[in-house]
Amino acid sequence: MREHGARAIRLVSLPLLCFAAVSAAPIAWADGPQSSPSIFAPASTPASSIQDLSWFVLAITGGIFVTVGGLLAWAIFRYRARKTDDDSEPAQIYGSTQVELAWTVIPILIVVVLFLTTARIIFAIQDAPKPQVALDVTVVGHQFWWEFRYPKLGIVTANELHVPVSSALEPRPTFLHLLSADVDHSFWVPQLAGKTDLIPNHPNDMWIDPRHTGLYVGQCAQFCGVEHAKMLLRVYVDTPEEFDTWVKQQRQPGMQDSSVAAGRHIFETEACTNCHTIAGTAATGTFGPNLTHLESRATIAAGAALNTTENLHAWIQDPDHFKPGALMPAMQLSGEQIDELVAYLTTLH
Ligand code: HEC
Ligand SMILES: [Cu+2]
Repeated sequence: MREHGARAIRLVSLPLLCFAAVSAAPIAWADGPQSSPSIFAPASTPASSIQDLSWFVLAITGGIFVTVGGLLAWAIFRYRARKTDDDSEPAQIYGSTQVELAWTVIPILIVVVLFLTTARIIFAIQDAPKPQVALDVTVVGHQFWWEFRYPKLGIVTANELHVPVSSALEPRPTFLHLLSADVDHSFWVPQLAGKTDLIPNHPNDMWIDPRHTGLYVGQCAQFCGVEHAKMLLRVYVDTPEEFDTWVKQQRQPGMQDSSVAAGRHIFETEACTNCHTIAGTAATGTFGPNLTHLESRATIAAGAALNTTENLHAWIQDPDHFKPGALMPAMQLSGEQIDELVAYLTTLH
């Protein structure tokens, strides 16, 4: 299933990665303590392979740096200008086959070793066989949020991906099929795998096999428009039981609570239905996130804000409040209408 060619896994050089990992950390992750998006704490096979490779490359390039820097420092010190120097030209030496061979052959060998190790790891990740038990998820990048579809489970959700833990005894990797609805995006959860781009009309694939339960954060790693920086990712790695419970709940149609009928009516008669789906209602839009189980998510607007009543209110009143340039319009509703809408939305467990 994995085709070669214009694949977009990129093994960025370590200094860049360090910088990215450090600079990504303080961004407004919407809530308290959780794993940091660090490439130095891999929790999944592709991420570990990339980390091992990075250390290997760093060791070799570090060795080159120390050798060349050391020789340079030694030469500068040893042959520094002295008062006793006369102004005569030093001896001019031309052509030494041995020296020239050495500085041609050694770098070539180093490059070959780096190339082969890198290629081996790229192919090991790309060609990993897909076991029967693997979970399939289709990821669609949108300006500026993530859509997650579980085709075999009939689930559609947004921004917060749930996957089962994949232990050594019971491996259960998740295979991600990456698509884009508009422009280039890049799926990057540093602890789980390298970056892979979501390119319009060019599906890519990647996989993760998280070994520990917990929350892993990441973000879109390809500039995709004004709100690119607020296109955050949350991957919840669940125990098999938690995952089954989550699946059961996500497969239910939207809650029908008669006490919030007024809010539901507003939702169904305003343009909300053009862009949002709530299973079991007339709303079948797909331009925006599926709201059927909005309350099962901790955040809204791709991690830009916590999913609280106040934030939902502020969001519907004016999405630009959290995300200037977000592609949901301010619908010019009255405060009362928004209160009723929010009362309805908060029943969507
Ligand atoms: C023109 C299409 C459009 C219309 C109309 C629209 N929305 Fe949205 N909505 C979006 C998009 C796009 C997003 C995602 C924005 C982002 O995260 O960048 C969104 C996000 C949301 C979210 C956050 C969901 C999440 O999980 O992050 C809520 C809640 C929401 N909309 C409610 C509404 C309500 C209520 C209405 C009607 C009053 C409405 N929307 C009308 C496009 C629309
Ligand atoms: Cu993006």
